[in-house]
Amino acid sequence: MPAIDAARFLGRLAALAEIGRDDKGRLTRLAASEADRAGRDVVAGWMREAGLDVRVDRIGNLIGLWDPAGTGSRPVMMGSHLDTVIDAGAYDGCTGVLAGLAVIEALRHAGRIPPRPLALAAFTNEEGVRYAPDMLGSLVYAGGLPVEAALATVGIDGTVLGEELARIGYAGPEAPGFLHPHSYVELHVEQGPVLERDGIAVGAVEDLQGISWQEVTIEGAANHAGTTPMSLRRDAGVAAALLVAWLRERARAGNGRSVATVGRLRLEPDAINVIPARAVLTVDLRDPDAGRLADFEADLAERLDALAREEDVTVTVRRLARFAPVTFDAGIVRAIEAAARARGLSVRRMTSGAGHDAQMMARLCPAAMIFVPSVGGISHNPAERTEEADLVAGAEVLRDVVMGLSGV
Ligand code: HGY
Ligand code: MN
Ligand code: MN
Ligand code: MN
Repeated sequence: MPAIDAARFLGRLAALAEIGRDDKGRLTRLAASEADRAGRDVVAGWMREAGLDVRVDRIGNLIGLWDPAGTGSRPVMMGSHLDTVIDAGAYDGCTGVLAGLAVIEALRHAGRIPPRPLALAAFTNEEGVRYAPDMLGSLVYAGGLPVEAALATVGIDGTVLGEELARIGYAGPEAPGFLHPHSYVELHVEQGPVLERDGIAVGAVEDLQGISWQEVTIEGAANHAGTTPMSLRRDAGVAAALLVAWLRERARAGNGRSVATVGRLRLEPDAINVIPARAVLTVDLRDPDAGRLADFEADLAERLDALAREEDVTVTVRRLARFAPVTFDAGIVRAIEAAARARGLSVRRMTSGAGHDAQMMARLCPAAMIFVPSVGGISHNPAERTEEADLVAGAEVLRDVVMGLSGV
């Protein structure tokens, strides 16, 4: 069996974790930033050294092809993303890209020529922190959003994605989707507590929950904090606080599967002695069941109307993203289970709580994901960690599944 070079794979993960540290020392490679460019340059270099034909599409997706037999047929694609959240961990996204590279290098080193070529993708803006929606690059690649619209996306910092990609040298010439995969397999750290809690080494991800992102703007009236009686206030800050508390109770009342998060909340004018005139917040709702997610969104809309009346404020909503739940390819899920068992690894089927590029690639071809345990279930946090043995085991399962799909 072609051996994964574990030392090189883990060494690259560690090296990449040092690329894109901000002025506070936090790992932050936001999409199309200078830090993202630095990470992309390094990984593209590793891909070229491994003999991949590396190309960039118009939305900046980095796609490497390894077709040593020159078949020109649809490749088995692996991939994930290199961009990160703010103050990120070292494994989210990078694990899937670098494990895919390690798989190709293992086959190449062993002199194996796959009848079906292999490809490796690092998709643009998976995290969606700087530009919404998340999984933007793979969404465009899968034909879910016209590339012109994606390039025109304005970020939270007022920049335009297309201009930023051009500035960092990753506004490529290829049409998104230029390489249509035969199948897609993504290795990713679980980013949740399930595998560790159950003492399971590998997750065979069979589905992924629905995601709804909205930006809510609440307009009240600025006024003096000392002279304005409580009964005469139109306090956008109070309305926002009531909304945050309501979201938590509504999510809890769901069935244990719904989740709700207000990750961004800004008050204006943001002064100690001024009643907030405006509150701008983001609402991230998720549920594996499409109907429950729609119900939550409907209840939120109703609550916002009531809040506007009760607090004498105006509320406007801007939709940032909405992705229905996705079911992955049953055949590849079975192959993941079989590969894990053949290696003596415990494995269980599971749902992904996080969004991933695989959910977009599932629009193009049969797709599925392999999870490895996250220590303490922590992610989107510098404490994010996966044991080295689990990372290598995940790469070996990825190799075995991909070898099966490519017929090598
Ligand atoms: O939001 C997500 O689940 C993904 O990390 N972008
Ligand atoms: Mn990720
Ligand atoms: Mn993430
Ligand atoms: Mn993700």
